[in-house]
Amino acid sequence: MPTLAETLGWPFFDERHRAFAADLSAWARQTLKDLPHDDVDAACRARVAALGKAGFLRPTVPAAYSGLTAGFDVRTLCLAREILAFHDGLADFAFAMQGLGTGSITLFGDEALKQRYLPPVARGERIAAFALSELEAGSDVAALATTAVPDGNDHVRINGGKTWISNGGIADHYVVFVRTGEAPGAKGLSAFVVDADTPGLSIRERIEVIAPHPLATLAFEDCRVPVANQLGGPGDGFRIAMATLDIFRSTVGAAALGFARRALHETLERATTRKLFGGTLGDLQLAQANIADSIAEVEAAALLVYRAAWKKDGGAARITGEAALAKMVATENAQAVIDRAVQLHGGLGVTKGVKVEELYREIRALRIYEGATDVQKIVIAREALKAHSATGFGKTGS
Ligand code: COS
Repeated sequence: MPTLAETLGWPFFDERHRAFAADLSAWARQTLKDLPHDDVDAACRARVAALGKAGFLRPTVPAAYSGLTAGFDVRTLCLAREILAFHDGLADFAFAMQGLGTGSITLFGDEALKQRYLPPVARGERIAAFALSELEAGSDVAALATTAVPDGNDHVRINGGKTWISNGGIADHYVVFVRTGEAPGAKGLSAFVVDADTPGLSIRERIEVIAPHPLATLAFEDCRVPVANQLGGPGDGFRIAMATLDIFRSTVGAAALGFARRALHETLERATTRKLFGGTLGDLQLAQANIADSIAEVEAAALLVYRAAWKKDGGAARITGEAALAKMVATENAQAVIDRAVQLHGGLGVTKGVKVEELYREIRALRIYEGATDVQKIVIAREALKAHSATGFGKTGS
C-alpha cells in the first residue's frame, strides 16, 4: 500500500525522520480540526501559532536559531508538508511559508539578520513571506522591474510592486527581490529583507483564490530599507532566489503528495463502502483500474520527492534538476489522482464540505507556484542538455 508508513521504511530515511513523522501525524490528527477555518487571516495566524508552540516549525530554520537541525534537512521539510497537507491545506501553507520566507536569510543572511529574523519565525511568533513575482515577471524572474537605488551610504529606496505574494497582508517581513542594475537581466538583481511596517510599503490589494489563503499585491513607494538588510552581495538576487527555490520546490512536491495520498485514502474508503450494482464500487473493474493508476502515480511521486530531498541532505551542492522533476511529477500526478477521486465520488465529489472537493481546489495552485510545470520542464531539459554537451556519451550513454 502506498502509505506514508510504508514510505518511511525506504532507505532514504533515518530513525529521527520516523519519530518526527509519528509525532507530527499524531499532533495534526488531534489539533488541526479544532483550529478556526472561517476568516483566512485568522485561520492562518492560528496555524502558525499552534505549529510554533508545538515546536513543529523548527525544521524551517537552523538549530543555532531555534531550529531543529544544523542546516536544512529537506527530508524533514518534505515529511512535514506531506503530513500537514494530508490533514489541512492551510496548515501546510502556513508551515511552508515560514520556510520559504526565511530560506534566503538562512542561506545568504549575515549573523545579525539570522539572529533577528529566524528565531521568532521558528517559534511561530512572527510570519514570513517571499516577494519575487511581479505582474510582468512570474516565470521570467530575470525580467523583474521593481528597483532599489542607493539613498545615502546606508540605505536603498525601493519602488515598484510585487504580486501573488503568499502571506501578503499578514506577514511581519518580506524577502524582496529587486533590480539593482549591476548588469542586465538575471545578473542585476539583489535581495533585501523588508519589515512589513516600513514606511512606503503597503498592501495594494488582497487577492482571493479558489483554495483560500492570505495573498496580496504589494506596493513599494520610496520605501527606505537599510543596506544592512541586504542578503548576499549586489547582483546576487537571482542566484539567491534560485538556490532558495531549489530547496523548497521538492517540498511543494511533498505537499502535492500529501493531497494525493489523502485523495487515495478517500477513494479507498468510498470504494469499499459505496454499494452499487449488487456489490461495492471497488468490485467494478473500471474502479479498480482507476485505483491502480492512482497508486502508481502516488508511489512514483513519493520516490522522486524523497530522492531529491535525500540527495540534497547528502551534501549535493545543487539539486536543480531533481527538485524540478519531483515538483513537476508530484503536482501533475496529484492533480490526476484527485480528479479520479472526485469522479469516483460522483455528485458528492463536487459537493462543498466533502474532502475531495476541497482537495480539487487545493491542488491546482501547486502546478503553478514556485515555478509552473512549464518552467520545470525547461529546467529539467536544460540540465540534461548541459550535461550532455559537457560530457557527451560518457554521461548520458551507458
Ligand atoms: N542555483 C544557483 N544558480 C542558478 C540556479 C540555481 N538553481 N539556476 C540558475 N542559476 C544561475 C545560472 O547558472 C546562471 O548563471 P551563469 O550565467 O553564471 O551560468 C544565472 O543564474 C541565470 O540562469 P538562467 O540562464 O537559467 O536564467 P533564465 O532567465 O533563463 O531563468 C528559469 C530560468 C525560467 C528557470 C527561472 O527564471 C525560473 O526558475 N523561473 C520560475 C520562477 C519561480 O519559480 N517563480 C515563483 C516564485 S515563488 S511563488
